[in-house]
Amino acid sequence: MKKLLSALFVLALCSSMAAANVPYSSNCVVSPCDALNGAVVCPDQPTVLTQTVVNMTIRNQANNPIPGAAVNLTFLNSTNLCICNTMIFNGTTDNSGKLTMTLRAGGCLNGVDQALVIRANATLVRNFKNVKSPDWDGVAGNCVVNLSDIVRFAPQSDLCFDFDNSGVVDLGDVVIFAAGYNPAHFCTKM
Ligand SMILES: [Ca+2]
Ligand SMILES: [Ca+2]
Repeated sequence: MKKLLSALFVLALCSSMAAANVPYSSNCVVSPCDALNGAVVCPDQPTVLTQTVVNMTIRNQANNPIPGAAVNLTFLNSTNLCICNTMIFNGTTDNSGKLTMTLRAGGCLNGVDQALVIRANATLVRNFKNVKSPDWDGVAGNCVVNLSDIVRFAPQSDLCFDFDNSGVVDLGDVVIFAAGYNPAHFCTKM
């Protein structure tokens, strides 16, 4: 009986340890993507665009941070995107369960399931349906923000430039586009 109890105790301990390392999506924070209802991506030269810097906090069901969680980002395999060769898809949370990753890419996915998926310890944390960039040439991004992108942006009617997914291209979006256009952002395609 004693043996059985101790075996059960070990089992319970193991399962609670496992749960401690399993992310609970609604307790996790992904900023600024959560507020934007999607991700802003941009070629990373000569500077990293502020909105492409993603700060994550990975927490479990008990709302405790998960240190050392293996985080993975997956963009939908789409010709609409232009991924920079500097893009890093994997990271590990620090002792506070925090991790910062930068989204180095161009192109657009507007309302597409699994446009950007974030997993931690192989558990789904986020499924963003919007990935948008100042680099958008109409069919794809080409990893350069230049005249062809601003020509497309100017009418403010293409929702690929609706970076906060508010339904309209307005002032907040102009500010983000302008930051990507001047200085002109670029990178080498992966
Ligand atoms: Ca472009
Ligand atoms: Ca908007």
